[in-house]
Amino acid sequence: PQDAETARSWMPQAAPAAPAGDEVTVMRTAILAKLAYALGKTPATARDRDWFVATALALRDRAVAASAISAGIVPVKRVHYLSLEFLIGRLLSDAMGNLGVAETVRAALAGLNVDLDAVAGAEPDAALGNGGLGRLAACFMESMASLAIPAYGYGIRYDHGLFRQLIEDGVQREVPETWLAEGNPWEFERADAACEVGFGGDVAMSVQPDGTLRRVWRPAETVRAVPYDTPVIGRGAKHVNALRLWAARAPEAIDLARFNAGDHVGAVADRARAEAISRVLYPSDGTPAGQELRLRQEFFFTSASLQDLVRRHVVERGDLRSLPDHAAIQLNDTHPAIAVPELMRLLVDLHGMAWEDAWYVTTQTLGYTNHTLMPEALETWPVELMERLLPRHMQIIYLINWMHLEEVSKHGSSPEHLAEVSLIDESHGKRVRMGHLAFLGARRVNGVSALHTELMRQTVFAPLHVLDTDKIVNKTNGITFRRWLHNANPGLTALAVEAVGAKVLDDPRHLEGLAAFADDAGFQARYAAVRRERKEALARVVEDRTGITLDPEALFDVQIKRIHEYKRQLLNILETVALYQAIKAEPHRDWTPRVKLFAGKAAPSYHQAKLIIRLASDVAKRVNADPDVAGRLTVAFVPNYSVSLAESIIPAADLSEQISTAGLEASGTGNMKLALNGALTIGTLDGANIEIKDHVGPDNIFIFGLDAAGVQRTQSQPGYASRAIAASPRLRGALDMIAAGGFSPGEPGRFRPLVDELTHGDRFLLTADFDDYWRAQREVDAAWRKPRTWWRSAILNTARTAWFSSDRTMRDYAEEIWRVRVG
Ligand code: GPQ
Repeated sequence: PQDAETARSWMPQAAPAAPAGDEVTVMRTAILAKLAYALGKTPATARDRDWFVATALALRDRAVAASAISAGIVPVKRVHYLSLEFLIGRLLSDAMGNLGVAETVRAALAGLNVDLDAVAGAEPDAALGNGGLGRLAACFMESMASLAIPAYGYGIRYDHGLFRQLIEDGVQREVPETWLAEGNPWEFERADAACEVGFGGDVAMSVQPDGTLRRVWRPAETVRAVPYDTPVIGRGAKHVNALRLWAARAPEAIDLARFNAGDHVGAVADRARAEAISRVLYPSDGTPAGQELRLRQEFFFTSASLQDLVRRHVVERGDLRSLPDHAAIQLNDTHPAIAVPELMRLLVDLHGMAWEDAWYVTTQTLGYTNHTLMPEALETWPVELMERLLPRHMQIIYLINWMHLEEVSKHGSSPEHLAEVSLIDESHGKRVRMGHLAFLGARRVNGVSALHTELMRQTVFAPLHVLDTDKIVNKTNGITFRRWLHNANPGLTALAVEAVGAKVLDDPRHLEGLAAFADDAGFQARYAAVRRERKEALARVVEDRTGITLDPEALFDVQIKRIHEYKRQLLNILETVALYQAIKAEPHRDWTPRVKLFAGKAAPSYHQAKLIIRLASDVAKRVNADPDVAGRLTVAFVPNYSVSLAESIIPAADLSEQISTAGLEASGTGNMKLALNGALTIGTLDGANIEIKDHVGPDNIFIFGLDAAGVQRTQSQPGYASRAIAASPRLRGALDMIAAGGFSPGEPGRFRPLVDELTHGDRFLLTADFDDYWRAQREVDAAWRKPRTWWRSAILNTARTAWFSSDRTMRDYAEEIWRVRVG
């Protein structure tokens, strides 16, 4: 719906304040100097990529200058955020925005006939993560810097981030991603801060000078961990933190003896083995990779990070017993859970601390965030592998477990309860439960939405929860508004600033002031015009990547996230097929024009997920070629979903699909980004959707389907799928068309595995929710036809989602989990 005519009547368009001329000159000179002296290029030979590097280097100088203000001041307490993933995306607009120089840089480049947008487009995404978990870590880093919480992010500097997704005839093909191919201008290599990480070997006893005994781990193999620091600039550049990513190197670059003996390949074999650790990000999302190399990655970055912070503490404070007063360590999921025995080893074996003191220090310092309760997603490692790779850690785990079980037994526990709370799962071979290990080692364990946290208490962690009912706390996720509103949607941001003032840039709670304009026709028109402009821009991107033409007049309905059965992209596709059939059956009805956009990557070995991509592509192919539905329904699968693609889709979305099986999406964060940008949500009562509904109000969101309790009930009644299919002619029609090869005429059986899963089993209850989903979608159609109420709801979504700022989330962690001062 569009009221574009009144769009201009509301208020004069606010132009961004023009930067002072001398600032522009200084910036231009700085960029030109980098181009000449760091790149050895001239404006005549510089490509966009060179301008990007020159600009990034000039901005990095400013980040260093800003951080120099606080350099040398030892903060009372620091946060250390350990994460195997940081899904950063591009950094240029973050850096410009937080340094307050976006317009200055634009003008500086324009004076050289260089277009900032083209330069920004030449930055590769740092895709060092798979999805929500990694992007959350990146949002948290930005918010901590903006709140001036002293923090280090610790992770791995993968040579290759998440694969690039090609879609060939509907089939996903993975090709390596090469973000470092032309260097990385943001980072500093810190060879002087390298440390060594061991693997394998055995454990010996040594007699100390005072006669006491200590265990010493004698690794068979060591790998050098070299840190690379990327400055994380906070808003206004008042504070700068470091993201410290470790690269694996061999202790010796080459085995000279072997080389000289003529074995030229063997001479570098150890090096290849060591460096494999930081070669590539595992592309599995939510399912443990289970490979030895993955365990090596986990221990590698955890050990290096702990050594680094322990060393810093000893230099600054001397006594390790005060570690909890000056350091908080957050474990992002169980990937760094090996921190529990590793910190114990550093304290007890290397620093001679008594076991009880070390356990106190450890459990006062660590925090653990859980991101999923799905049983197949919980990490466990075979005891045999741990004993081989980390023999000392396995001893420590056994000791922790022994003391823990002793303590539990005192309260007269049953053998069943003891088996449930044990760190060792003995049900199918002996495996270490990493979630349990992190739970015991942490002072606080948190879930990522209210529902998820409650389910933690009731399900996976129930046996541990009853032992310490204060340990599990909720910290609902958040997103950084600097990236997801200010930078991704400057038009909407300018409108918000006009309406409620520039203070909204510092404190998103001022967005609430927009509610006063929700019914204002002029404001609605301005808001709609911003959306329209973003939709036209997105249509160009989609046309470019897929050849599919989108009508910006239509409702843009988007589902953008990893492809997972529990996220139920298949439910959305089934509804698309049913809608296609309905339009064909009644071509003369006044259908609401709709564009269905899908984007997301599937784990390379996840066959059902890849088949879902193929089905979306095949449905798109048939629907888009059918003149009967032209102008009413268009479907596109946009390849290679990434942070930067999200930044162009989200401001252009009218409808946000958040349709996971209730109880399975721990939180979701894309749901927050889309609601903030004014897309209305169609969703289940799952994860943070529930809290989004509470904030935006039930009239401004489309809720459907079973809730978590309903899901549990339904799952306990076998045969629900056949009953649901029998009861729904519409669902049957869609399934039959897919099963009969309606979208794969050359290969009718292509989607058999998807149809079979739904008809026998339907683990994720698509059949149970289908009819109500259809009903909610038709409600969406009707709502879209009433522009005044649609835009009112959209504006209220923007106005009422301020609480989902990751600044709020970080303040809550700081207060309750980390006990660290903000600002
Ligand atoms: N999440 Cl366990 C991931 O992105 N990867 C994972 O391996 C696991 C969880 C997500 C989760 O599915 C979302 O619901 C959350 O919003 C997100 O983590 C951040 O907490």
